[in-house]
Amino acid sequence: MSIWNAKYECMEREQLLELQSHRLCDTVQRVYSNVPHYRRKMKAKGVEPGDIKSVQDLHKLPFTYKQDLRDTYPYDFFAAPMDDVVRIHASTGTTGKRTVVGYTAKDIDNWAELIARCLVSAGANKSSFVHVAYGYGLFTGGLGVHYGAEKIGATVIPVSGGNTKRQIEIMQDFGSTILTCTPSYALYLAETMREMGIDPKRDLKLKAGIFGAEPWTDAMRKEIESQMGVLALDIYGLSEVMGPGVSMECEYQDGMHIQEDHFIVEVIDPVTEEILPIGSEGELVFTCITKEALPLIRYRTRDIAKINYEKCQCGRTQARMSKVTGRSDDMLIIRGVNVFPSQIETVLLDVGLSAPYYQLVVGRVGTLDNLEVQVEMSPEMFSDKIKNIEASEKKIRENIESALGLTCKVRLVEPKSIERTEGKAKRVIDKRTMG
Ligand code: DLL
Repeated sequence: MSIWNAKYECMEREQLLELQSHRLCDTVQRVYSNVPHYRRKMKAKGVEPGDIKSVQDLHKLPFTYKQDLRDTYPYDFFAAPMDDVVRIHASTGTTGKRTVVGYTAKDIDNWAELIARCLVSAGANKSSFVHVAYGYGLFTGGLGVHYGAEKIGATVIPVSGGNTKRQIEIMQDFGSTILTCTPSYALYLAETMREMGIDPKRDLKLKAGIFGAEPWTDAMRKEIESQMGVLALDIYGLSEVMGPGVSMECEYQDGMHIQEDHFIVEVIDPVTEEILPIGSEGELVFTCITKEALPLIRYRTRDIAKINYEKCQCGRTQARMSKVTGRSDDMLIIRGVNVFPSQIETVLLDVGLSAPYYQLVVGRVGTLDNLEVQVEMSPEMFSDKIKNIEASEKKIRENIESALGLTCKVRLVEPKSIERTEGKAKRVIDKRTMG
């Protein structure tokens, strides 16, 4: 596969550190001068822009939390005058008040550049038809991918999310070659294709899929690849830092290359905020070093992953992040036991459910929490359910109990009874926090 911008993607690390240091100093000066919140926080820590001379000094700077963006809602965190802001996006606000992010024309241009790199690493070029089934609107997925696809001169098909049958007709009629959507929606598309009698390998021209915006496992990747006949690659990003394209896998599927000429990554212990040694799993923290409108310093993502600094076979020198195993604020505490939805997913895959649709329902009776894991039966399981249902439930329950040390109830439900989403899958229903 080609590389869109080898100058930066394959830069020697020494040179990269120099570039990062230079850009970091400029950014710190920018936020100190333009964002009262940062000036206050830096003064409180006794740091001045002049104290930051290189990446080595990053640890002296304060962290930024999602709450800081909420407290300055909507625009008080911006480091550029509103007249220079050409676009805003916002997070969905499912975990509190929505947060607003802004971009100058240069920010949009840089974002398109980074998405162009991602698309090219999935094999896209001028002849590609990039089918964008990420939502357009305040969500960064749709428009983010769109501009990058135009930048490489590909043909963009801006379908946005939803209307699944129509998506498939469009893929067929317009000749989509690169599919971009959430991995859970990709599986739903594959399921609907089967129902419509469409064999993607025979009837469609899809070659690769760029899937992200939610956690997914390697087993789910295999499932998508075999059902759709595409190379399925993971893309990561978050609105506060930019949107999709903060990092992206190459064809070797061995970690997502972080666009380190634009973002500095650190890994910390989410509780003590200590910086962890290289290779440890912990919470990712990003510092934006080229953004004009919203350059966040040491932003606490809550996403748990680890970083690998070895050079990749593809030739890129950028550090690679592992798949995100969960969010520190997605972690459920059930009767004192920490549970990530991804741990349950791993158990389900281990017991042979290849593309599990599942939901965790957490409730409380009196003072005692309880967990019910609802798992959709595969059509094969459903057809001989009489003899298997109880045995399967028992097996899944025992595996969850031994993996997590937590008793739970497992309920197998009929195929297609768990809601399909066109965006991010909803894995947890926590009735304890629902009033
Ligand atoms: O989800 C941006 C995006 C759009 C990324 C399209 C990739 C593709 P937010 O809505 O702000 O932005 O949500 C960001 O989603 O902190 C992670 O918890 C999660 N996330 C994003 N990409 C991945 C991924 C977009 N590849 C939050 N794997 C992040 C796991 C992901 N989690």
